[in-house]
Amino acid sequence: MPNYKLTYFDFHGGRGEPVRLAFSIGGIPFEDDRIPFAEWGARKQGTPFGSVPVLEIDGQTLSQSNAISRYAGRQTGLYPSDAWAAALCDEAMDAVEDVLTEIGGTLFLPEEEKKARREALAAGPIPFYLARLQQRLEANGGRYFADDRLTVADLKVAILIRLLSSGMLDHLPADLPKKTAPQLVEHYSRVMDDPGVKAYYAKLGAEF
Ligand SMILES: N[C@@H](CCC(=O)N[C@@H](CS)C(=O)NCC(=O)O)C(=O)O
Repeated sequence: MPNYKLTYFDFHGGRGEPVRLAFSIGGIPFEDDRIPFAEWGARKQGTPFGSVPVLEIDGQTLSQSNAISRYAGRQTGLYPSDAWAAALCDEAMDAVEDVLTEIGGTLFLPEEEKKARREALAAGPIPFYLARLQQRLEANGGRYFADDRLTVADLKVAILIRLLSSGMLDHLPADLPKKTAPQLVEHYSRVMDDPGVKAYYAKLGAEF
Protein backbone atom coordinates (compact mmCIF):
# COMPACT_ATOMS: atom_id res chain seq x y z
CA MET A 1 0.00 0.00 0.00
CA PRO A 2 1.37 3.50 -0.81
CA ASN A 3 2.26 5.97 1.92
CA TYR A 4 -0.30 8.74 2.02
CA LYS A 5 0.05 12.18 3.56
CA LEU A 6 -2.88 14.58 3.40
CA THR A 7 -2.12 18.22 4.10
CA TYR A 8 -4.99 20.51 5.04
CA PHE A 9 -5.99 23.02 7.69
CA ASP A 10 -6.59 21.91 11.27
CA PHE A 11 -10.36 21.72 11.53
CA HIS A 12 -13.12 19.16 10.91
CA GLY A 13 -14.40 20.41 7.58
CA GLY A 14 -13.55 22.09 4.33
CA ARG A 15 -12.13 20.65 1.16
CA GLY A 16 -9.86 18.19 2.93
CA GLU A 17 -12.49 16.56 5.12
CA PRO A 18 -14.08 14.27 2.48
CA VAL A 19 -10.62 12.82 1.81
CA ARG A 20 -9.92 12.22 5.51
CA LEU A 21 -13.31 10.56 5.81
CA ALA A 22 -12.87 8.43 2.68
CA PHE A 23 -9.49 7.06 3.79
CA SER A 24 -10.82 6.41 7.26
CA ILE A 25 -14.00 4.68 6.02
CA GLY A 26 -11.89 2.59 3.63
CA GLY A 27 -9.45 1.61 6.38
CA ILE A 28 -6.50 3.20 4.55
CA PRO A 29 -3.92 4.69 6.92
CA PHE A 30 -2.67 8.18 6.08
CA GLU A 31 -0.61 10.88 7.73
CA ASP A 32 -3.06 13.62 8.69
CA ASP A 33 -0.91 16.73 8.30
CA ARG A 34 -2.96 19.55 9.81
CA ILE A 35 -1.50 22.99 9.19
CA PRO A 36 -2.10 25.62 11.87
CA PHE A 37 -3.40 28.74 10.09
CA ALA A 38 -0.41 30.69 11.45
CA GLU A 39 1.97 28.44 9.49
CA TRP A 40 0.15 28.64 6.17
CA GLY A 41 2.09 31.63 4.81
CA ALA A 42 5.33 29.71 5.05
CA ARG A 43 3.91 26.61 3.35
CA LYS A 44 1.69 28.06 0.64
CA GLN A 45 4.42 28.45 -1.99
CA GLY A 46 5.39 24.81 -1.61
CA THR A 47 2.01 23.58 -2.87
CA PRO A 48 1.23 23.05 -6.58
CA PHE A 49 -1.44 25.77 -6.82
CA GLY A 50 -0.83 27.74 -3.62
CA SER A 51 -3.70 25.95 -1.90
CA VAL A 52 -4.70 22.91 0.12
CA PRO A 53 -5.70 20.10 0.26
CA VAL A 54 -2.62 18.38 -1.07
CA LEU A 55 -2.19 14.62 -1.08
CA GLU A 56 1.26 13.07 -1.20
CA ILE A 57 1.34 9.53 -2.53
CA ASP A 58 4.73 7.91 -1.95
CA GLY A 59 6.24 11.39 -2.21
CA GLN A 60 4.34 12.38 -5.38
CA THR A 61 2.07 15.39 -4.97
CA LEU A 62 -1.57 15.75 -6.02
CA SER A 63 -3.67 18.86 -5.50
CA GLN A 64 -7.23 20.05 -6.32
CA SER A 65 -9.78 18.71 -3.89
CA ASN A 66 -12.07 16.96 -6.33
CA ALA A 67 -9.17 15.19 -8.05
CA ILE A 68 -7.95 14.07 -4.61
CA SER A 69 -11.46 12.99 -3.56
CA ARG A 70 -11.86 10.94 -6.75
CA TYR A 71 -8.45 9.34 -6.19
CA ALA A 72 -9.27 8.55 -2.56
CA GLY A 73 -12.71 7.33 -3.64
CA ARG A 74 -11.18 4.93 -6.16
CA GLN A 75 -8.78 3.57 -3.54
CA THR A 76 -11.58 3.00 -1.03
CA GLY A 77 -14.57 1.89 -3.16
CA LEU A 78 -16.27 5.24 -2.55
CA TYR A 79 -16.19 6.37 -6.19
CA PRO A 80 -18.23 4.40 -8.74
CA SER A 81 -16.56 2.46 -11.53
CA ASP A 82 -19.65 2.94 -13.73
CA ALA A 83 -19.06 6.00 -15.95
CA TRP A 84 -22.54 7.48 -15.50
CA ALA A 85 -22.57 7.07 -11.73
CA ALA A 86 -19.06 8.55 -11.57
CA ALA A 87 -20.21 11.55 -13.63
CA LEU A 88 -23.10 12.12 -11.23
CA CYS A 89 -20.58 12.17 -8.37
CA ASP A 90 -18.46 14.69 -10.28
CA GLU A 91 -21.48 16.87 -10.94
CA ALA A 92 -22.38 17.13 -7.24
CA MET A 93 -18.77 17.70 -6.18
CA ASP A 94 -18.25 20.41 -8.80
CA ALA A 95 -21.47 22.13 -7.73
CA VAL A 96 -20.17 22.17 -4.15
CA GLU A 97 -16.93 23.70 -5.45
CA ASP A 98 -18.95 26.50 -7.09
CA VAL A 99 -20.47 27.32 -3.69
CA LEU A 100 -17.15 27.03 -1.81
CA THR A 101 -15.48 29.35 -4.31
CA GLU A 102 -18.19 31.97 -3.73
CA ILE A 103 -17.86 31.69 0.04
CA GLY A 104 -14.05 31.62 -0.15
CA GLY A 105 -14.15 34.92 -2.02
CA THR A 106 -15.74 36.58 1.00
CA LEU A 107 -13.42 35.30 3.72
CA PHE A 108 -10.90 38.13 3.78
CA LEU A 109 -13.07 41.05 2.69
CA PRO A 110 -13.42 44.13 4.88
CA GLU A 111 -16.42 43.70 7.19
CA GLU A 112 -18.93 45.89 5.31
CA GLU A 113 -18.10 44.35 1.96
CA LYS A 114 -18.20 40.87 3.45
CA LYS A 115 -21.64 41.53 4.89
CA ALA A 116 -22.97 42.80 1.55
CA ARG A 117 -21.47 39.93 -0.46
CA ARG A 118 -22.70 37.27 1.96
CA GLU A 119 -26.18 38.74 2.18
CA ALA A 120 -26.30 38.69 -1.61
CA LEU A 121 -25.16 35.06 -1.63
CA ALA A 122 -27.81 34.15 0.96
CA ALA A 123 -30.49 35.88 -1.11
CA GLY A 124 -29.74 34.09 -4.37
CA PRO A 125 -26.85 31.84 -5.33
CA ILE A 126 -26.64 29.68 -2.21
CA PRO A 127 -30.37 28.82 -1.99
CA PHE A 128 -30.27 28.23 -5.74
CA TYR A 129 -27.41 25.74 -5.47
CA LEU A 130 -28.95 24.04 -2.45
CA ALA A 131 -32.30 23.65 -4.17
CA ARG A 132 -30.67 22.33 -7.34
CA LEU A 133 -28.47 19.91 -5.39
CA GLN A 134 -31.61 18.70 -3.65
CA GLN A 135 -33.27 18.18 -7.05
CA ARG A 136 -30.29 16.15 -8.23
CA LEU A 137 -30.45 14.05 -5.06
CA GLU A 138 -34.16 13.41 -5.65
CA ALA A 139 -33.56 12.60 -9.33
CA ASN A 140 -31.09 9.92 -8.25
CA GLY A 141 -33.42 8.22 -5.79
CA GLY A 142 -33.32 10.64 -2.85
CA ARG A 143 -30.84 8.84 -0.61
CA TYR A 144 -27.42 9.29 -2.21
CA PHE A 145 -26.08 11.32 -5.12
CA ALA A 146 -24.98 8.33 -7.21
CA ASP A 147 -25.07 4.54 -7.29
CA ASP A 148 -27.62 4.44 -4.44
CA ARG A 149 -24.81 4.21 -1.91
CA LEU A 150 -22.35 6.40 -0.04
CA THR A 151 -19.70 7.96 -2.28
CA VAL A 152 -17.22 10.80 -1.96
CA ALA A 153 -19.90 13.08 -3.46
CA ASP A 154 -22.13 12.47 -0.44
CA LEU A 155 -19.23 13.25 1.88
CA LYS A 156 -18.50 16.52 0.07
CA VAL A 157 -22.13 17.69 0.04
CA ALA A 158 -22.57 16.74 3.70
CA ILE A 159 -19.52 18.76 4.75
CA LEU A 160 -20.94 21.76 2.90
CA ILE A 161 -24.29 21.40 4.66
CA ARG A 162 -22.51 21.19 8.02
CA LEU A 163 -20.58 24.38 7.23
CA LEU A 164 -23.67 26.29 6.13
CA SER A 165 -25.69 25.10 9.13
CA SER A 166 -22.94 25.83 11.62
CA GLY A 167 -23.61 29.53 12.12
CA MET A 168 -19.86 30.09 11.83
CA LEU A 169 -20.20 32.16 8.67
CA ASP A 170 -21.42 35.61 9.66
CA HIS A 171 -24.29 36.96 7.55
CA LEU A 172 -25.20 33.52 6.18
CA PRO A 173 -28.23 32.39 8.20
CA ALA A 174 -27.63 28.95 9.71
CA ASP A 175 -31.16 27.84 8.80
CA LEU A 176 -30.58 28.36 5.08
CA PRO A 177 -30.16 24.62 4.32
CA LYS A 178 -33.18 23.67 6.45
CA LYS A 179 -35.37 26.30 4.81
CA THR A 180 -34.30 25.82 1.23
CA ALA A 181 -33.26 22.17 0.98
CA PRO A 182 -34.55 20.07 3.90
CA GLN A 183 -33.75 16.86 2.07
CA LEU A 184 -30.10 17.85 2.06
CA VAL A 185 -30.28 18.18 5.82
CA GLU A 186 -31.76 14.66 6.00
CA HIS A 187 -29.03 13.51 3.64
CA TYR A 188 -26.46 15.06 6.01
CA SER A 189 -27.89 12.98 8.89
CA ARG A 190 -27.80 9.87 6.70
CA VAL A 191 -24.11 10.47 5.94
CA MET A 192 -23.31 11.17 9.60
CA ASP A 193 -25.06 7.92 10.57
CA ASP A 194 -22.80 5.90 8.31
CA PRO A 195 -20.81 3.56 10.60
CA GLY A 196 -17.50 4.59 9.02
CA VAL A 197 -18.24 8.29 9.45
CA LYS A 198 -19.37 7.72 13.03
CA ALA A 199 -16.22 5.74 13.82
CA TYR A 200 -14.01 8.48 12.37
CA TYR A 201 -15.48 11.24 14.50
CA ALA A 202 -15.70 9.02 17.59
CA LYS A 203 -11.98 8.28 17.26
CA LEU A 204 -11.25 12.01 17.15
CA GLY A 205 -13.68 12.78 19.97
CA ALA A 206 -15.57 15.19 17.71
CA GLU A 207 -19.27 15.77 18.24
CA PHE A 208 -21.68 17.32 15.75
N1 LIG B 1 -9.66 24.53 -6.48
C1 LIG B 1 -8.94 24.25 -5.27
C2 LIG B 1 -9.24 25.34 -4.26
C3 LIG B 1 -8.40 25.15 -3.03
C4 LIG B 1 -8.57 26.22 -1.99
O1 LIG B 1 -8.98 27.37 -2.29
N2 LIG B 1 -8.25 25.86 -0.76
C5 LIG B 1 -8.31 26.79 0.34
C6 LIG B 1 -8.71 26.04 1.60
S1 LIG B 1 -10.28 25.26 1.47
C7 LIG B 1 -6.93 27.39 0.54
O2 LIG B 1 -5.92 26.76 0.30
N3 LIG B 1 -6.90 28.63 1.04
C8 LIG B 1 -5.69 29.34 1.38
C9 LIG B 1 -5.16 30.17 0.27
O3 LIG B 1 -5.74 30.18 -0.84
O4 LIG B 1 -4.13 30.82 0.50
C10 LIG B 1 -9.32 22.88 -4.73
O5 LIG B 1 -10.44 22.42 -5.01
O6 LIG B 1 -8.51 22.25 -4.05
